Amino acid sequence: MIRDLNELLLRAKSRPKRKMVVAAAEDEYVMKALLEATKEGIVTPLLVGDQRKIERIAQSIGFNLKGIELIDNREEATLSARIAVSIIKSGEADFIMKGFLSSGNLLKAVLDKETGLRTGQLLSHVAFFESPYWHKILCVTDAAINIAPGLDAKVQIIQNAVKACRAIGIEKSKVAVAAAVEIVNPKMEATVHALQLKEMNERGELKGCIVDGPFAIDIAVNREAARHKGIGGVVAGDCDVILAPDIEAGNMFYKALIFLGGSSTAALVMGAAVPIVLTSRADDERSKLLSIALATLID
Ligand code: COD
Repeated sequence: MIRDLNELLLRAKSRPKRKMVVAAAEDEYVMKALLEATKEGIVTPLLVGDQRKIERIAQSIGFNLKGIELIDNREEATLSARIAVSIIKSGEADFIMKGFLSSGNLLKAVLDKETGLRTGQLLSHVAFFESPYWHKILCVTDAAINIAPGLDAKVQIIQNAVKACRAIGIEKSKVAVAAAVEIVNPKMEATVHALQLKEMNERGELKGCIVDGPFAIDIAVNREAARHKGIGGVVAGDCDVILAPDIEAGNMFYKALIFLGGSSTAALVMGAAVPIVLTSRADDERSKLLSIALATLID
């Protein structure tokens, strides 16, 4: 069981180096994470973006670009995203990292029907947290992509999280479907979905995990609260994954864990042909480095 996100880095270092293409690499924070990742020996970067800006940033942070492949693009950053996607398509790199462009613009290049990296699976965001108040790594999904997922989308969001969990050694993830209450209320869609997902899992339609819910968040992450409310099962109070009802709940939980809960995170987008490192402004340099390490562990 992983308790510490540094374990991701240790595991990444024990594997062969992966090649990572950075779309619109002219971003100081991304370049700093990249410098650390290359020092740690976990990736060989391929940079796409405005060469002059990239070189200026590299110089200011002491990053020697000698020997690092760079494709110059001084047009819009969306073109850098398309170039990065085409590099993945041609098999020249193993995964993508977002640089100085919006997540939406990178995702649009990834989702392009002809030139993108679709697999038929839904793309979803998977974030792992190390919290001072939790005994193991906690996965939260989906805090950043799917706005108001329906039942089918939630099935795929769980599948993506289960795949990411397996890549870091969690064989059978315990998935808590979060809601505001533990009782199914037809007026609260999250609770209805939770019951449906639990039943699908019991019928063997959702594999590699144990799904339970609906759970208010205290039930999901606190055994004492679960016991007090008379909720049993192996998931309550010991979950590996929290499925958020929608992007608002997921995103607030994600940022609250970081800014109020003292947590660190490593996150990526699953469901495309390759993992996508899509860190946000809220993530510090360590999170960006750990997200790169996490991406190297996904096969
Ligand atoms: N997975 C796979 N395919 C998808 C997905 C997905 N998650 N989302 C859309 N598609 C496909 C659709 O099936 C369709 O074929 C095509 O992409 C376009 O669909 P739209 O028009 O619904 O999607 P877009 O292009 O307008 O937007 C897709 C985004 C992922 C950009 C959108 O869902 C979005 O803006 N999400 C929120 C991103 C965000 O603001 N995050 C904030 C926190 S960082």
